[in-house]
Amino acid sequence: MKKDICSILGIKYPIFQGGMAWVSESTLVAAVSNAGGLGIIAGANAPANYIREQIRKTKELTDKPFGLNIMLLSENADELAEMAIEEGVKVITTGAGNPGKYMEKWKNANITVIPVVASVALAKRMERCGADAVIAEGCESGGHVGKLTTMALLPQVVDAVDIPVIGAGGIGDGRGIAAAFVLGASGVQVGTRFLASEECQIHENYKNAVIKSKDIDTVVTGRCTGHPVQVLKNKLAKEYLKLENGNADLEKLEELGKGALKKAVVDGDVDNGSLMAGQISGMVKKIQSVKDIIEEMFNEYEDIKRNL
Ligand code: TUI
Repeated sequence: MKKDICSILGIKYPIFQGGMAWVSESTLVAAVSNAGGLGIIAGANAPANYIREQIRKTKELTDKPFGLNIMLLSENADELAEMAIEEGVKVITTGAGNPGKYMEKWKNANITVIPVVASVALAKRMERCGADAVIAEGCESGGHVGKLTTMALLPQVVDAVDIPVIGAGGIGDGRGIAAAFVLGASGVQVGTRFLASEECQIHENYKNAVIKSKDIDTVVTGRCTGHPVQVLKNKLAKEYLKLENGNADLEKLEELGKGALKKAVVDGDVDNGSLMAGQISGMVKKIQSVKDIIEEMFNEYEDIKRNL
């Protein structure tokens, strides 16, 4: 039997809110934690002082557990890794890489470490170096994606490790939770559905783009750069794909992508901004409070369990 993720973390519902770059700040994070899930601040590419401020604000808004996501492609990942210890962060998730070099320090600081993995090999390595759980994230997710789908990745990771596995990618309602549990997950991580929450601070144009989107409206850009990113199809994504298919040089692509997420999140520029969102975007139809989203998802899950 794998350990229960709720008792490891001291949370009510086994649901994590994905650490979404520019999106997962203190208001959203505290709302998720106060509703019984695990809110997670996104370190992303932000300066360490801004993240420090977010950690302190979150502590003012909730006395419940919350986490920090460290995106390992970020230039200041080393600095954030230290700062998390200084600020007494209790839970760290990582993304887009192998956090092996930080593990000993984090474990010595009594931090619960839960890396995102996109392969069985990395999941096993993380278990060996002391991870408390892993998040197996399939390529249905928004933002930076690996190669395998959740359906294929999750059960293979579950079979390969003895620590709890959180399923992520393509989970947007109670059916997704049920499916993840059937595949052996001990919990789920959700990003896109929380974009359409009242507490999510992104520009309303971004929220409306998610709500308006249909099943086939996401695309993966940047495959040729080695950093593929799933986004809603818009003018920027189409230009990007055109350049990619025409063998554009990487510098030109980087230039086009620079600051694009901020343009979407802060300025609400839905044409030239990067609208990171997962494949369940088409399933999200309305803006709700975080509490309603979480309770609705788990009520749906309980109904499914009863009727199976
Ligand atoms: O990290 C994410 N999603 C993200 S990070 C992000 S910010 C960004 N901005 C511009 C370009 C790129 C990123 C937006 N979305 N998800 C977690 C995740 N990690 N998904 C997949 C992986 C992953 C992939 C390969 C983790 C490890 C890995 O292998 C590393 C290795 O060394 O084996």
